[in-house]
Amino acid sequence: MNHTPQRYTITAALPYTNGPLHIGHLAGVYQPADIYARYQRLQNKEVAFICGSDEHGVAISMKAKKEGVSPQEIIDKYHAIIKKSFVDFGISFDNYSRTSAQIHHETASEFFKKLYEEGKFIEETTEQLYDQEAEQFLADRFVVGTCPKCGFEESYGDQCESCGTSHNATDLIAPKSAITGTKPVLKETKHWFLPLDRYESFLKEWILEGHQKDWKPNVYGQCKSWIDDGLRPRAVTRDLDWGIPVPVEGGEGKVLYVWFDAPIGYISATKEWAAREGKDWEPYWKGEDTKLLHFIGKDNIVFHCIIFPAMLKAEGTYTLPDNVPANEFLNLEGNKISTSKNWAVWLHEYLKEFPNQQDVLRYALTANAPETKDNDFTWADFQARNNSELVAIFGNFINRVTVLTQKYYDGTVPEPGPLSEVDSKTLQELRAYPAVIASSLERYRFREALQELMNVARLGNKYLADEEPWKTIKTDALRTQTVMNVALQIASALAILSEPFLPFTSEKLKKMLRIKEQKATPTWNEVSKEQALLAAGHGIGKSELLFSKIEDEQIQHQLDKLQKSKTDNEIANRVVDLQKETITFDDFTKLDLRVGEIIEAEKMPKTKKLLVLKVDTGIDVRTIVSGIAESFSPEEVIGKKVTVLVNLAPRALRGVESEGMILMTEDSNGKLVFVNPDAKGVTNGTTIN
Ligand code: B3M
Ligand code: ZN
Repeated sequence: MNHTPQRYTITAALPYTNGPLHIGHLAGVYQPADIYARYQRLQNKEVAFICGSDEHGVAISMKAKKEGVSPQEIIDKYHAIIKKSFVDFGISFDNYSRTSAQIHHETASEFFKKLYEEGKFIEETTEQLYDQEAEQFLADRFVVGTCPKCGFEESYGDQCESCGTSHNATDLIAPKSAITGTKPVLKETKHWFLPLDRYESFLKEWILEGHQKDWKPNVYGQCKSWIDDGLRPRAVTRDLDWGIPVPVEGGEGKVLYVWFDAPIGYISATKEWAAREGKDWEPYWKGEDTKLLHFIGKDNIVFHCIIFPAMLKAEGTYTLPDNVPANEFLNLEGNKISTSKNWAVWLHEYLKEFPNQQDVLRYALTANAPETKDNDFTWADFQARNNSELVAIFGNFINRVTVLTQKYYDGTVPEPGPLSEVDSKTLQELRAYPAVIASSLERYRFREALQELMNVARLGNKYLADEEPWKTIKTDALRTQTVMNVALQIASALAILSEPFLPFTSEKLKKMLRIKEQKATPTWNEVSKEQALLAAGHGIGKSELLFSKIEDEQIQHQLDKLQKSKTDNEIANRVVDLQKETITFDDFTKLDLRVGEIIEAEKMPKTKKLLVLKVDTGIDVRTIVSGIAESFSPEEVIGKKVTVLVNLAPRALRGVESEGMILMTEDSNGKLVFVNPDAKGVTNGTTIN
């Protein structure tokens, strides 16, 4: 699409309702989508910002099994939690629906039936993986195995989360049932297949030729490699009991594949919204002047760029996505975010610990968004972004402008005198920012756009620091009026331009400046006009702090929480070695274990692991070489009481004769620890039985 469209259908990936939202979801998908939707609304475009809960699929069934409840209870619980998180973080969907809604079941069923009746599916009986113990077919997350493309050993039946590729369960190498752990057998069953191979030339032309320049390299690259690997028919139905029933003859006991129904959820949610708003939904999905955009994470690229477009093409009446600006993944403190390991910052928990500071997280996640590569969220960076940028630059500027306006002019915007060259240059720079920020946003560069927004605050800070109204107020009243008037224009611009990124701050600042109480509220594009954004004589409200400093203790508390998750997880997942074969008491009595004491220690030259110890065994003082140098320094071990196996045959280690062994084990972090006798009062040489 070359011309600027009037209508935008903006979708955000439908989150599975099998758990709450975390910062990875916000950074990867919902933050950029919301910024973009808010920005387009500020351009007076017709926007349908659409999302909803993805409530079918094996992930839901597995969660229900795990919690011993029904899938319906699971989706009701997490749909509510997720929906609230989106509201709490200002993700401004026009409709947040759910795929268990009747309108979705109808829409998806009609879509399937149309393709079925027009012969767009291949109907075939094939052998699929079957778990004889669980007596059910294994699809999607019900089966794990080695990815045929990248060798990842925990790949699911429909998709590999490591390389993103999508495949059929029977493609997995060494598949294993995720229900019983058994090796599946093959069993015949009928399914309907979308013949993706028949859309190869369309996809090559539409993507590889048509979107080489405007789709992000990470998206285009994944599509190219998937198409180059060759497209094959994909089953779009499943032998499952949770999902949308297959609405055709022979579909009993089968449901639509969740990735067939879920993207259609964007359409049904649009229909639901349009009906509620008294609008026609069709232009949003079939209009020539509509720009359709899918905001997703990289693991959803194949479904949004290949499979769903092929479905839309097969159906024949829908527009195709103009862009799919997928983000990469966000990691947390150097590790992959993991729901199962509770290695995450949950949105609902964040708000408990940082009340009313949604914008701080919005800011930190956008500033560090994984737009072109996986990126890492650290609490230290979060604190720095808040304290050194939001507080020190944005907040500081607004505070000075509003406090001085109250102090010098009782809150009234002063009449400016003649503009100096600096004033004109500053205003000229200011008026360039709507277009600068817009240019970044139109190219889905949200980090860059946010940096430009902060440059507006930097411009204001520099202007005040250079013009020093707190000094000129003593000598040149008119000059001060001019400076403060210009500074208030910059503050107003910040209130308007920050709305897509920091909606809560923008609202607070608009209230503080009473910007909406003017005859007309200035718009995004009016920031670039000569017209004052705040008229002289306008009264602003009382000054209040936009941001507050985040203290080290708050950050440490978060890091401690993560450390506890890590330890809990290691304990929970620790693999306890199997017991060795049984021995007799006589075998045991052969071991001569004594209490000993390390009296000397030094590192073994040219080795990383070895310490050469002098140990008083009570029998004698002997040399024992021990592989503990990566866990202890020589100084740390001198004087330690230890358990020694004294009748172990001597061994030469790197030329040093080692006579015996000191018993060790390791903690949950893999650090070696001594198996210590209770040291108090036990003399060296005492036998341990
Ligand atoms: N439910 C999200 C995921 O893969 C998936 C998106 C559907 S968008 C139609 O985690
Ligand atoms: Zn893979």
